[in-house]
Amino acid sequence: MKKVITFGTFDLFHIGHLKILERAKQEGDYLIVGISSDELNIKKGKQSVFPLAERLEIVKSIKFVDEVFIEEDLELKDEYIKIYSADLLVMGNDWKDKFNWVSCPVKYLERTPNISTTYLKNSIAMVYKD
Ligand code: C2G
Repeated sequence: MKKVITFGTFDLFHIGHLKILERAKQEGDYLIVGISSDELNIKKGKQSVFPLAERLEIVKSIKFVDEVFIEEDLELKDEYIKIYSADLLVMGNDWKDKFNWVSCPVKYLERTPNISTTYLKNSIAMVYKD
């Protein structure tokens, strides 16, 4: 069985998130997803709207996802790959070449165009500015 692992914040879950999970699952038979902790997001310079427990629950309920866990640090990728016996790391191409150092093959997939959590936050702020 080929195990695929991917990581993300998955805040304000949107179609770009769904599509990368769908395409990651198509790369193998079993999909494991590391969800960034609230502390890691702050380190990444992002504060999530939805807390970790809700982001975990949402991603866990997606039909392409077999297992979720908490990602505590970007530098721990290889530890997670080993713990979960992952055969392939999948990331969106906004992370292109950033994780080539891990011990399994890495595939960077095209991001879905015209959607992001930042875009959603800005659109909501504009629509509800008054
Ligand atoms: N994504 C995508 N298309 C979009 C938006 C996001 O394919 N329009 C992908 C990203 O490339 C990433 C995944 O969805 O692979 C999750 O995106 P984020 O929630 O923004 O995750 P990020 O904060 O980049 O965290 O260890 C790596 C990090 O934890 C990734």
